[in-house]
Amino acid sequence: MKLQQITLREIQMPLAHPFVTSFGRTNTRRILLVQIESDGVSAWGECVAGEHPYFSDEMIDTAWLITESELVPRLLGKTLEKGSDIPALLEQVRGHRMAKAAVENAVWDMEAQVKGVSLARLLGGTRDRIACGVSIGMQDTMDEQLAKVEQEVAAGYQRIKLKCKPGWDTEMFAAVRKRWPDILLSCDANSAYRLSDADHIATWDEFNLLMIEQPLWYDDFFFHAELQRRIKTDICLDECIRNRRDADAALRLGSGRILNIKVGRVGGFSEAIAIHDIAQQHGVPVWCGGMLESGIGRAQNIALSSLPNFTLPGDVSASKRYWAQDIIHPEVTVSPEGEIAVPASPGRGFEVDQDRVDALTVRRAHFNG
Ligand code: OSB
Ligand code: MG
Repeated sequence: MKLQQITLREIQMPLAHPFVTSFGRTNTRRILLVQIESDGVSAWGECVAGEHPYFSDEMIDTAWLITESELVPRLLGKTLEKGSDIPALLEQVRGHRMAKAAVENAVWDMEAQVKGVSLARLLGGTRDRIACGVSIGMQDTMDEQLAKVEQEVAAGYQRIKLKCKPGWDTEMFAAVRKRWPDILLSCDANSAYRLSDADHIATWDEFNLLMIEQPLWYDDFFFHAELQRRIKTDICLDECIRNRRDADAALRLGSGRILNIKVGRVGGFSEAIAIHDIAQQHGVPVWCGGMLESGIGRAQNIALSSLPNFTLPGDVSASKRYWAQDIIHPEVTVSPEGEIAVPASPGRGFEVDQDRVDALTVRRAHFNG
């Protein structure tokens, strides 16, 4: 595969519903798409960096700059055999994992098409359906929060995750649990608490949560181990796991008992697979996180979720929860049982709607090798 042409595009997509977390509100997603063309094959990657450096230290503008000035020059015109060749070529550039992931994942997409296998099988996936959960952003009132949960439970989602922060936690969990005593329920604090909140967090044990996601600092997995010793509920790590060493160290420390894998957060499919494998060796289940992806990132999350140790429902849900119209055909849909079918066709299994992408594009850069 010769990487002949690389095109970067920024698309702007208004969310069907604003998404609110402890770190901020998102109304419109600005998404960097990477397209790589080679011998008539067109492959895509999505950069999940946000509009601001609030979830991580990357944002779309830094990702654009790094991709254009550092990543593309290392790849343009190169002949590669596989997606897993990419990390070594980008190794000199430290950090910027979301930028790197978009490029690496596009090359995996190309490899799958060239080999005529599904992206899921190429990654080592074994499932033909994946279990889906939803992440529910913080609503303005308790009534709206309960109505949202009601809607997603009725749609069949297998696990409901509630975004929380100090002041929007215990009372809200109690209200949801009272109405739905038996559903799989979890929460995600996005680093909104401190170790001094341990006693407060321990009171949530009564809600029988499947997990508490990243309660403490975004860059910590040392103090999470102390918190885990003080509560019964399993901690799930998200923000703080950047690579396979973090995963191994955190699991050895006992910082959590579940991992959320986001392919962008860890720098691409190669690292995501390595983290999946390490968690499996520790006997720790993983699930696929979401970053409000367009259909391209969503298709790639579906493929990743088909690996064997993705045993818990992920945050990969239907296109229509996010977008009035997605940029892929068909859009991602979820069955009444809360499952998404993993495509078996070559490549990502969803066509990119080029007209829709063009209509949403606000900036473009094209490189010819
Ligand atoms: O922490 O999982 C998170 C969205 C943006 C940034 C961080 C997170 C999230 C979500 C949404 O929880 C998951 C999704 O539905 O895509
Ligand atoms: Mg999270």
